[in-house]
Parts: sequence; structure tokens; C-alpha cells
Amino acid sequence: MGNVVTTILGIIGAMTQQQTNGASLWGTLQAPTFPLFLTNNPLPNGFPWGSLTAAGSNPYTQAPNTGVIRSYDFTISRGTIAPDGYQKSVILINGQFPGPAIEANWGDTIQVTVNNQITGPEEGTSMHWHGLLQTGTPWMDGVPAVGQCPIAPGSSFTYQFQASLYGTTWYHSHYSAQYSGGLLGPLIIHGPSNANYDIDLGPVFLTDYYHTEYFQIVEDIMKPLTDGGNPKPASDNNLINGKMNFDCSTVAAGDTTPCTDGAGISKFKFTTGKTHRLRLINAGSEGIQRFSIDGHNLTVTANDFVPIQPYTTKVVTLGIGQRTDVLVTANAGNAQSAWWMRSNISAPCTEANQPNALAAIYYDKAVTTQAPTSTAWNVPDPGTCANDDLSLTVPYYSIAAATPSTTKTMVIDYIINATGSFLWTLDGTSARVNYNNPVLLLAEQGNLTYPEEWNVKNFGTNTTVRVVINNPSPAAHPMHLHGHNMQILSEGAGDWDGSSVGNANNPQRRDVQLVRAGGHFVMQYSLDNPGAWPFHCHIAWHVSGGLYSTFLERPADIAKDSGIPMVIQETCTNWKKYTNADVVDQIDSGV
Ligand SMILES: *[C@@H]1O[C@H](CO)[C@@H](O)[C@H](O)[C@H]1NC(C)=O
Ligand SMILES: *[C@@H]1O[C@H](CO)[C@@H](O)[C@H](O)[C@H]1NC(C)=O
Ligand SMILES: *[C@@H]1O[C@H](CO)[C@@H](O)[C@H](O)[C@H]1NC(C)=O
Ligand SMILES: *[C@@H]1O[C@H](CO)[C@@H](O)[C@H](O)[C@H]1NC(C)=O
Ligand SMILES: *[C@@H]1O[C@H](CO)[C@@H](O)[C@H](O)[C@H]1NC(C)=O
Ligand SMILES: [Cu+2]
Repeated sequence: MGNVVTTILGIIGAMTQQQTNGASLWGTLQAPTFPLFLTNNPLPNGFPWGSLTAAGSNPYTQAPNTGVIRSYDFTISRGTIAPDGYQKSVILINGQFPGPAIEANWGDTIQVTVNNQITGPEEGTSMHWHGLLQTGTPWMDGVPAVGQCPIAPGSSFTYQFQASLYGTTWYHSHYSAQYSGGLLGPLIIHGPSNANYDIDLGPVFLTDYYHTEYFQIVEDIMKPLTDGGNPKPASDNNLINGKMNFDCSTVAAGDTTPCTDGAGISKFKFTTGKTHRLRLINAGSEGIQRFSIDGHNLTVTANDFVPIQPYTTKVVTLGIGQRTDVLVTANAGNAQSAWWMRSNISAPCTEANQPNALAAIYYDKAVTTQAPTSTAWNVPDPGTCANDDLSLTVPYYSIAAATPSTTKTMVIDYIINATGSFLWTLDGTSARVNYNNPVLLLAEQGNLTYPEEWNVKNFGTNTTVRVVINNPSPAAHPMHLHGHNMQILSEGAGDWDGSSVGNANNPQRRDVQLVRAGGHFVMQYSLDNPGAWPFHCHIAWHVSGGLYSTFLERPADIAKDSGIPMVIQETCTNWKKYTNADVVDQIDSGV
């Protein structure tokens, strides 16, 4: 990477923000701090959660019902931008990459109309609200073939759901690996606090970045190995809030795509002496990120949607889909000082050609056209491809682990299928969903018999399900469960020993957990949310390759209460109409 990154060109930025990120302001000194909406949409007392607290209120049962609706309108369309200077066709939300912020208070209703204007070529789409529980609205979870049919090209769909938890998350397309093409953005929900800070700097997106279009990458990973199939594509760069410089001299010979050195990096303003909240989000396709700020400690206050007892560290590790809220106090230098923010893709865990992302942090009187000169912390990568030890992450609101009513062991592995493609398996099956037949709609009709390749697990009326994941495969996997926070009971090397459970009185909870290569993790959740909930690896290329399952929860209650609105069936009518006229090339698992 070398000097390209630290040249004056790369600090001032050789391209305009419009050229690199479209209409997005993320990464610029003009990006807003949070809360954003209070000025134009004030609430009676600023916030609606009254006497509810992070330590004393159950986040799963005590969400207020504010009656406030936060409405957004998203138009999804193709565009050409150059986030790191290398020109690329991407899919944008309202012309922006990363997409616009959705912001709400705990207990508000979020309403988002998604207009699918993807053309040349057309694609279906869907939008998933990562980590939100969707209690009572499983059809609003945004996963095609599970809760809805894809949103057909030219049509629109309005999602509406409660901001049931509070903290930091993101939304992203759940149609094939489409989010890797640009369809993602931040979702911030304000709620009770478990640590004091002065300034909320908002989202810090950490994303590995590929110069090849997502559709091409997915085609390549699904191909027979003997026909050029490549299940482990290497990323080309690493971005912070959608920006980074790139050394155009490394572009392959014969590639004539326009490429500009020094496109520009993200910049953040720190106010001297103040404490800043940064909402770290690994929204990449594959890479495990190791985030740090030269000269500064990070105080971790939440993982995913779960506030934890704060602890201090120099490096935070995030697998794909994971979020970590950190507090950083600007007390490391004088008001003129500037510092590098770094996010390194963990080399032992990931294929990456340029793994190290940089952004600049300027204290309030620093010259923002100069490169910081700070030195990186020396914290060697342990190479375990694992999250911080479970003993470090203690939820602020305690919930003990109940005795499970069933335990299901699932193995993550891979196969080479009969025609030579490398596919991932979860519990012996490489999944492939059917866009025309959402599981939730079939369950509503009482149909609980599905093709093997959908990989549906029916947990019936169990009260608590424990899932043991053993991973003899040669890769780490960030495993994500929809509709719930998982209680993480054990994580480590080798298969689970069948008994060890750490901190059973108050285990870490989160919605994505890394399982290391050759390792295991054990999780459980209570079946308090009838629905059809995806459980999958969040690496885009792995879930495309079949590392996916749908967990069916209390299907009798889905059939009985059948509140599924007619607009869901309508997504299928529209999709059927579209697919009758245009053959859809489902190149992967579909999700
Ligand atoms: C960072 O935290 C360590 C351990 O708590 C402490 O010794 C050190 O002084 C802190 N450094 C800064 C720059 O705040
Ligand atoms: C990140 O990479 C840089 C450049 O190789 C290195 O100096 C730094 O120590 C790394 N940081 C961490 C936390 O691994
Ligand atoms: C193997 O997997 C590829 C990719 O999903 C698929 O196109 C092909 O049909 C599969 N082969 C067989 C024999 O199922
Ligand atoms: C349930 O749905 C599946 C998938 O559409 C179908 O193959 C099966 O025949 C259905 N079963 C019943 C009993 O309708
Ligand atoms: C509990 O889950 C298991 C699968 O692990 C399933 O076989 C069983 O039928 C479920 N029990 C009930 C009561 O639904
Ligand atoms: Cu994976």
C-alpha cells in the first residue's frame, strides 16, 4: 500500500464526493452527528423511554410504544461511482453509497418504501433490517423466499416494523449477494444509555471491497472448480465509510477501467477533551476487521444490539454483520493533533490484496488537509479469527440461560457436488431457496413439508432451543440468527465437549457470533417469536454457496394468528408476473 495512502493527494482527495460516493455525505467533515432528527421532529421530552434504563429494563419485553412513525423512501438503482478511485458499476440507494441513515427512538415504528428501479439488467431485491426482532411481523424481515417474494423490478414495497431494540445496526439487501454491490446503510435507534458520552459521531462502516461486480463474483464462486470456479475470492481494498485510496499501478495489465490514485479517505472531527461514540459496523462481504485508533483507547459499550458492561481495549474485532459501539475520548494530544483510524482485515482469516483501511481523525483545531503522522498500536493479530473472549462481554441487563427443551447439533462443512462446484453445507445440506414459495406463507396455510434443499428446521413448540455448531471446515464463519438475540454459551477450538458453559447466569447475547475454523460455538434462544427465521453465515460468498438454514418457530401460531397482510401475497403475484416474462437467473442459494 505504501505512500499512495499518505500523499497529500489522498488526503485532499483527487476526486469529488459525488464521483466517489454519489450523493452520500458519509466520510466527509459535513456528515451529520446524531441524533439527527430531533431538530426537525422533536418528541415531547426529547426521548420517550421515560424511566426505562439499560440496566433495569428488559429490552425484549419492555419496549415503549411511542406511536411515532419514521418514514423513509428508498429508490434503488444502478450507478457508476469510484469509492476508492477505481470506477465501478454499483447499486445505490437514493444515489448514495453507503446508503442514507434510518433513525428512530426505541419503540417508534419505522416505515420504509423500497422502489426497485434496478435496470440494465433488472434484478429483484428485498431489504433486511439486521438484528431487529420483527416480533409479530415476521413477514417484514425482508428475506426473499422466507417472509416475502422478491420485490420485482419496477415495483415497490413498504416495510413497516417496530424499532424493538436500541443501538446500532444496518439494513441491507438479502437478495443473493446483492448488498455486496452497494445496497446497505446505517440504522440507528436511540435508547437508554449504559455509559456517558458527549458526541455521537454515528456509523463507521468497515467494508472489504471488491472491484469485480458482485454478480460476476457469485458466478465465479458457484462454477465447477475445474471450470475456473473460485470459492475464495480476494478483496481488492478495505473501506471506512465507503472511502479509501487505491494504488492504481496494481490494476491488472489489460484492465482499462478508469482508476484514479488518491481518491480520498474518510475524515472525522474530534472535539478536544470530549468523549465520542463511534458505531462500528462490519458491513463487508467476507473479511474479519480489526479496528483501532492510534494513541487512543476504545471503551466497548455494546455488541450488536446488546449494551454490555464497558471494558477498555486497543483493538476491536468484528466479523461480518457484527456491530460494536465504542467510546473514544479526545485526550491523546493537543487541539491541533491528528490521528489515523485503522481497520485491518485479519490476514490469517481472509483473502485480501489490500487489507488495511485508513481514515483521518482531526481534533478541532487540526489542519484537515494534512495527513496524520501518528503511529499504530502494536497489537499483533492472534490469528484465531475469533471475537473477544466471552468472559469480557457481559450484558448490562442480565438474563440467565434457561434449561433447553431440545438441543440440536449442526455441523458446518463443504462438499464438491456432482458437477464439481464447491458448496457449503449446514447440517448436511447446501441450501437453495425458492423465490416463488416463501416458507412463512406456506406455514400460514399449514404446509410444513418442504424440499430438502430449503434446509428448514422445525423447532415446533419447544420453549428453548440450544444449537451446537461444530465447524470442522477450514474457514471461520460469522453465524447470524434472525428474529432473536442468541445467548452465547461457549466458543472455542475443537468440537464442543458437550458440557462446558461459561457464565450461565448472564451469557453474552448478540445476533452474530464468529465460529473459528476447526472450532465450535453453542447458543440458545427462547421461542417467544413465532416465525420463519434465517440462521446463516453472514459471509456473502458462503451464504450464496448454501451455508444457510431456516428455523421454523411455533408454526401452529403462524397458521392460527395469520396476520400476514395481503401486500405480502402481492409481492408473489408481482414476482410471478415478472418471472413469467423474464427468466430469473438464480445463480446461488438465493439469499
Ligand atoms: C489506556 O488504557 C490503559 C489501561 O486501562 C491505561 O493504562 C492507559 O493510560 C490508557 N491510555 C490512554 C491514552 O488513555
Ligand atoms: C494494522 O496494520 C498496520 C499496517 O500494517 C500495522 O502497522 C498495525 O499495527 C495494524 N494494527 C493492528 C491493530 O493490527
Ligand atoms: C452443483 O452446484 C451448482 C451451483 O449451485 C449447480 O449449478 C449445479 O447444478 C450443481 N450440480 C448438481 C449435479 O446438482
Ligand atoms: C407444501 O409446499 C411444497 C413447496 O411448494 C410442495 O412441494 C408441497 O406439495 C406442499 N405440500 C402440501 C401438502 O401442500
Ligand atoms: C423440539 O425440537 C426438535 C428438533 O430439535 C423437534 O424434533 C421436536 O419435535 C420439537 N418439540 C416440540 C414439542 O415441538
Ligand atoms: Cu461462512
